[in-house]
Amino acid sequence: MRKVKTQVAIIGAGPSGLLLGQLLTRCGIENVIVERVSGEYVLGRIRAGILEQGFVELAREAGAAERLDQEGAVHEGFSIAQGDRVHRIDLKALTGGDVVVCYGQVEVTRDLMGLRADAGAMTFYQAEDAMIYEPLSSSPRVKFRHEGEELELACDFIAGCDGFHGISRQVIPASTRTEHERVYPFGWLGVLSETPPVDDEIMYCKSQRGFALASMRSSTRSRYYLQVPMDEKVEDWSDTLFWAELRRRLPKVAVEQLVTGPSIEKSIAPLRSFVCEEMRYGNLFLVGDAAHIVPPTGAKGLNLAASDVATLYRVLRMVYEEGDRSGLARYNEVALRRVWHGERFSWWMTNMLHDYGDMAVDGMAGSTFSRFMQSQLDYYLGSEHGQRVIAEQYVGLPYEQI
Ligand code: RFL
Ligand code: PHB
Repeated sequence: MRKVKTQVAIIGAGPSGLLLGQLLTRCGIENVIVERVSGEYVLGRIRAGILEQGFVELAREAGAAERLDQEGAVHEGFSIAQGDRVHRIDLKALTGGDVVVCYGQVEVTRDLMGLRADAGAMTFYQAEDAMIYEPLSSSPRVKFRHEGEELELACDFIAGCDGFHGISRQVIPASTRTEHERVYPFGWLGVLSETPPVDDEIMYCKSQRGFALASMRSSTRSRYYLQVPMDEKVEDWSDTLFWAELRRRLPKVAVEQLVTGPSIEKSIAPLRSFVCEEMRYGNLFLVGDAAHIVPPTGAKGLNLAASDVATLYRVLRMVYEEGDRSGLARYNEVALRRVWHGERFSWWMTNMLHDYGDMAVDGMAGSTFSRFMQSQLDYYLGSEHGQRVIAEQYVGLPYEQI
């Protein structure tokens, strides 16, 4: 068995693992990433598109924002449509200057992978059967197989950045973790197409036929989503069907601008709210989707992953640069506080914008729940104060200092 020693072992080369790795490498903290699939496979997952200011600033601190700053599109607002009525949420005016940036997760990941390769930091892609040993001890280990060879990675700390289906969370004994979960009775069918978007800004659309989202990756590439029942099969959705249904859900002003074309990617994502408490187990720290999932309606998943990364990065710098270990015990509390805000906002936006049909929700008929949510949406969109509540959460609450 080959033995490798490092300071921080990172499981997962998604945006959480790569961003943490880059920040640590920049300040001389050694780290090794162990990833189950290939780099190309990671880059094939389309996912997020909207970055909060906190994310952008962290990427700058990591020296990873060169292309993001050049090519990312600043969005000063977004829209919420109710049928054909479109309400613009003026993020910049309502928050006193805050905005979001539209730059795809794939591009963030590609930039971070490039920097990691340039820095010569060690990454094991296609690592099989990764297992964590002795997370409570001062010398935890990760064992895995790579190209037929058995490896043992000895380290001081393990960052579990391995997403919702990873192994890290499972290492925490069930008796010391509480899992909070809500599974929604619908998913999002997403399509990426090489067509100009219907608008310069993102449009969340509540319609009688269910929710739709009109988003983009650039001025020539659109990303659309449709709310679909949770058991829907992607094979049953031809491009023609998708565009026809989208047309029925977008407001008239958007339909007039809609350009259709072949889909480059089409997939269905389930919607779930999930939080694992605790996010720390000895010297194992859960980061990003490994610890929490939000429904994508608030554009918060990747942004919450970044705030976890920011917190863990500061904790580890305190350890290695100042010999101060007091932050280790605070990671869980600080990270979870912001996570719960993101969870609440995503759950709220999802409930207000989706259609539950006649499915019972929270002990009431779907139609009753829908009326409550309709009234809630009317109330928040109907006043500047209400819009500000949406805006300040959409741009992202500030990171807490540790
Ligand atoms: P990831 O991206 O899932 O990466 C985890 C990595 O760990 C690897 N892995 C393992 N490696 C080694 N050994 C094992 N046993 C392993 N098991 C797993 C995996 O292969 C993978 O490479 O988690 P991470 O890094 O925490 O990043 C989280 C984000 O990907 C996620 O939160 C966002 O994509 C969520 N999200 C959005 N977030 C936003 O902030 N803004 C958005 O606009 C937004 N839109 C979205 C979204 C997610 C979506 N889907 C598909 C769920 C839109 C959609 C449709
Ligand atoms: C996306 O562009 O993929 C996107 C944008 C906003 C969301 C979710 C997804 O809330």
